[in-house]
Amino acid sequence: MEVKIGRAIIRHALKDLDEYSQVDVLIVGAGPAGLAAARYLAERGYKVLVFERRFSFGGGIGPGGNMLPKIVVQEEAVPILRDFKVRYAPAEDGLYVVDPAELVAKLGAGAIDAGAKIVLGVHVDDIIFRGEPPRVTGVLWIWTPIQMSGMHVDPLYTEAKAVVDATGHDAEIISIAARKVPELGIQMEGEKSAWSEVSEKLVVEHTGRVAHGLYVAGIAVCTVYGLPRMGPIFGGMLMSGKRIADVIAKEIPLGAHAVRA
Ligand code: 48F
Repeated sequence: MEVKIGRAIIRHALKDLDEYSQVDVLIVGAGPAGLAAARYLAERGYKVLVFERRFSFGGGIGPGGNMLPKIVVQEEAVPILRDFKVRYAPAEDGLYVVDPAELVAKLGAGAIDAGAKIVLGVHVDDIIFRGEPPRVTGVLWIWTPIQMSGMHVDPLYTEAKAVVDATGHDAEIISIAARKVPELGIQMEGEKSAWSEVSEKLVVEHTGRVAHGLYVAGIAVCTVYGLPRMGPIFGGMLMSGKRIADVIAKEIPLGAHAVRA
């Protein structure tokens, strides 16, 4: 029996990793922005892979507001809640409250049901770029516990036509790209202090392509473009995820050939 259990896992896990070594869109981070992007891209027919460092998804949703188990979503993002069948209750002035556990579960289920593949426990630690002008063509990744051990273990590669940085406040992938590939011409402005009303709009407006093949969504947008942050209001994150799906669908038509790394 034990042999069969082990063999089932090894065979099927390696088959999946092989199948997903080349994808249309690779999203780094399974927070609200990454999961919304995954769903709206996958339902258009793109082959979508999400790498998430933790062994759970949802990013910053779970802790609610300072660990009180509610988050807030504004009117404009309610259609996205409906898409994911998330329940919401009215608060003041066009604001709604949502249960964080329900939002995490339904965003994850929505992305997976639409066809996106989520792999947990993966730390993305570098990018691949090619060509002149340079284009990001994939990422380097390692299992999180190995990365946390501090031991030097060489990573593996995944190729993608588009890489989306949805890593949250640190904008980790774009920071790496800015530091290691100056030819991409990325300028990191750094997130500014909270102004929720303004940042919720700006984060959506600035969501988009940062360099050829490299896109940003979610709060990472604030870090890249020097925008104010917000608190436990999540409409902008969901709308940013949806917007990046629209941008990618426009720029990379379904079935376009991958740029080989
Ligand atoms: O932080 P996170 O939830 O980002 P988001 O989708 O949403 C931001 C809000 O949660 C909140 C806010 C809202 O109003 O201000 O902060 O923009 O999710 C980011 C996910 O990316 C993972 C991380 O574990 C988290 O689940 N992540 C970060 N860096 C990496 C990564 C990495 N290098 N490799 C893989 N996953």
